[in-house]
Amino acid sequence: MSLLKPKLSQEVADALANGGAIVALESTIITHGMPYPANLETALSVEAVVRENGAVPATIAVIDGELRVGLERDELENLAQAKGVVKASGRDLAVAMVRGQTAGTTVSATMLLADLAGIEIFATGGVGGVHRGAEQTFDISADLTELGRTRTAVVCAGVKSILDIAKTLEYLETQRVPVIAYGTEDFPAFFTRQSGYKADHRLDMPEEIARAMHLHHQLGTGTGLLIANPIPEEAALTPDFIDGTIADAVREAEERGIGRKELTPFLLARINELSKGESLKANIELVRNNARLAAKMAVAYAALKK
Ligand code: PSU
Repeated sequence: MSLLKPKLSQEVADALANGGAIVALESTIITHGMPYPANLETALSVEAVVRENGAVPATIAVIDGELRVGLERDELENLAQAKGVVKASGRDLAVAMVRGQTAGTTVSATMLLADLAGIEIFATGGVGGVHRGAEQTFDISADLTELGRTRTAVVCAGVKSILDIAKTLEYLETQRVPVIAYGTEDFPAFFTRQSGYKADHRLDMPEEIARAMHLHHQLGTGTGLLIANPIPEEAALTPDFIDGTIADAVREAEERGIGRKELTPFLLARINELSKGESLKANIELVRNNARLAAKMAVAYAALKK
């Protein structure tokens, strides 16, 4: 059976045809991860960072049932303010198409659509993972299984300690996904540069990561790679502050019985409120930082493939 081709923006289509550097970007961060207008400002500024570093941004979403790779400015503006937008992981895409829905794509859906379009590098803030208490709830993000089956390199700032980081790393190991920390031995925890756990590997140059990606695919592994890029020192939050805030938000979610796909958006919004906007500022900086690294990797990767 032939695979679907998402609709490409002209800029993305041209870059693909010329073997140019492209960075995929997700849209759940816009629709469910940040409040308006910070979500729009972040989306635009992340695209600008990708361009400044020599690559073409491809923000991915579902708009009125159509799979889209590369959005125009007015489309980003609409998406950032749209009401009733669905949060789609890979498994939700077909139904969103049939129902003509508009959806923010999570890491798993964005990987899948990037892969269909032929884009191999993707920048985001944090990936989903194994939730705390998963031994009871089985709440494990589809992002992790997608990483085990789709050849996309995902640049993130690690995972938040709303998740069980040790179990998330175990699960990635089971899925045969290499976890490469950039410029550090430590696996970062999103708002902080250290999580208390080591990454599997350390590489110090974007070009080295691009080479590792290339070899990983040439080995026929068939899996993605997780690139963990610590938040810049000056934007990082203190572990005491953020751990306390996260613990409060997690407790509240338990008390209110919030789970499944509502859990991550609830925790993100609540942490932002409880931290009086501090977490949002850090979030914006780390996404920009990831876009910068991903663009540099994409430039090096495009040169390797020529
Ligand atoms: N973590 C963040 N910000 C986000 C998300 C996660 O710090 O915006 C979003 C991403 O789109 C991710 C999704 O793919 O949440 C994971 O949701 P779940 O835990 O329901 O799989």
